[in-house]
Amino acid sequence: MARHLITSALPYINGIKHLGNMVGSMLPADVYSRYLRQRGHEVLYICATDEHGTPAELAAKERGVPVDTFCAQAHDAQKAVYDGFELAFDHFGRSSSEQNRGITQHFARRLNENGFIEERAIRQVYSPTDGRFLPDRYVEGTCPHCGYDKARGDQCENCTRVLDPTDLINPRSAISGSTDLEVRETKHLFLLQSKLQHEVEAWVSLHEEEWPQLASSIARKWLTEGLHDRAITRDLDWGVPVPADTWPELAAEGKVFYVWFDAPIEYIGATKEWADAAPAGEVRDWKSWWYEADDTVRYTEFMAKDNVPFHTVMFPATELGVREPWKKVDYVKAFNWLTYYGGKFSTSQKRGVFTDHALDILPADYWRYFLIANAPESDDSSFTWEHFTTTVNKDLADTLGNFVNRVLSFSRKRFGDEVPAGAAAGGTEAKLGEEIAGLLAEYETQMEALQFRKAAAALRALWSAGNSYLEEKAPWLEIKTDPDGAALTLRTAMNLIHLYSVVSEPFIPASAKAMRSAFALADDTAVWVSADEAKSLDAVPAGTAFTVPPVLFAKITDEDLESYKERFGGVPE
Ligand code: B3M
Ligand code: ZN
Repeated sequence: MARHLITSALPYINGIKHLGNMVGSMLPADVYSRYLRQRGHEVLYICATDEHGTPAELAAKERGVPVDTFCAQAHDAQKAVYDGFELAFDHFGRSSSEQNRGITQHFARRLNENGFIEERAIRQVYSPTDGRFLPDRYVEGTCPHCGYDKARGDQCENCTRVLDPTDLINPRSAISGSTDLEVRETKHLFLLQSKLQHEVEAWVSLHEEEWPQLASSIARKWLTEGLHDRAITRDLDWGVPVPADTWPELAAEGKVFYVWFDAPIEYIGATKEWADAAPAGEVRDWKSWWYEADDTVRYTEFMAKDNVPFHTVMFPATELGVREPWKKVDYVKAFNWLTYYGGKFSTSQKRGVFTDHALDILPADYWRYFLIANAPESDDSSFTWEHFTTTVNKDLADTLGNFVNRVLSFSRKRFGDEVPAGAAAGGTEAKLGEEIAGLLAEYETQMEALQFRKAAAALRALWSAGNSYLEEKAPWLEIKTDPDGAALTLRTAMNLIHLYSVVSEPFIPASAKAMRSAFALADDTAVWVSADEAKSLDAVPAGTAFTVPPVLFAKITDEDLESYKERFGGVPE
């Protein structure tokens, strides 16, 4: 079995994320990780909070707390939400960790030794009041294009134009508000990506046929435009410090590495955090997942499309430039956007569903299933309450939940608390078994191909096949003339319920557990379902005690629907 390393793009530390963030990275990574574990592979699923950069400093300042305190609290708040969504990371780390600091500084030293880092003087805004150089985002002023008076030095969020701080009218410090600003020369470290262009190009060409079109086209576009040398240091208080042993002057000025330089390295850093957090007696070999691992580890990354350039160009350039055998990604699963009624989710404009509020109103499985079944894979997909309601009510409540409840309730009522024996399986059951085995194979094929929408469709078809069998056999009529036949039908349907509980686990882990624990199966340790078992449908033998779990999925009513649209706003008239 292969060793699978899986990472999902690190959520920025500030703010609770919305559903779009999750469906474009952590959630599909979790579904895939769960599936691979159930197929018997060794899996390491790593993620972390992305804690450096101006958003963290500005957010901490707004709250009047030290930035490290802010990040620790924000990390725990996000982690609690992901626990609520049952995202089964092997480790959810922090890019501000000592482990990431050490590895980032090591990478920088190696890049420097190999001639891929250069000090360059640039002109930057300096604020004597604040006693520091101001990164572009720290300069505010009036946008010369649209007149917006809170435009930032890197971009105007009103007209989205990319700006240079010196473009702003009446510029002021975003920290102190001081308008007493100067432009001074300062030195920064540049990653000489231009010198690595050909190596990155050669590496991308090895993979782009296999990658989804979205990932390979973005990587190719950036390579065609040519890799530019990029400043990888900033004048911030919060970040991985430039090591004084290599750059004493810059270190003395308090320069730190640019957030996008250290953030991808945190994939390695968080793996080391995972090893350092090993329980007593357990040895976790973090380096075996990353160093000289090309032949033993398959590495899959999950991210939204705007993160593709950093993951297919800048990070591989960094890994190539250190001239050490660090594992580069094998497969980039990139996603488009989830929109809210076609518009962007927006924290500031309170548009859309945020992950903490989602769990306030409905259990994680409702969201997990809907989001993956409608994942923005080949194109953007739009979240609407109407579509969400229809999907939950039809696929989860009616097709799966209702099947489970009526099979178990009717059997208990007519045959008692044990799986009934009844007649031996006949032609109808043999046909059903063939159909289930075929659908299971399709589900496996789509999961192996990381085609989540198609995998969800195959899972749905498995659930539907059970309903069709039940309608065809109609045990509530059968029992009047052929009780043994009715018992066979119910026993077969119960075996389907157990099969569903195993194969649905990657999507809806809590509901899968509820279905599975309905049966008092002695050694129910199956991690997956073999084709033979799918055909024979006899894993749950007659005589097995069972209970009837509460209804798995409550339907969303019209009143619920209206209240959600009211509460979460932004629905176009
Ligand atoms: N923090 C997520 C974003 O761009 C960014 C990903 C880092 S992955 C190394 O929203
Ligand atoms: Zn503007």
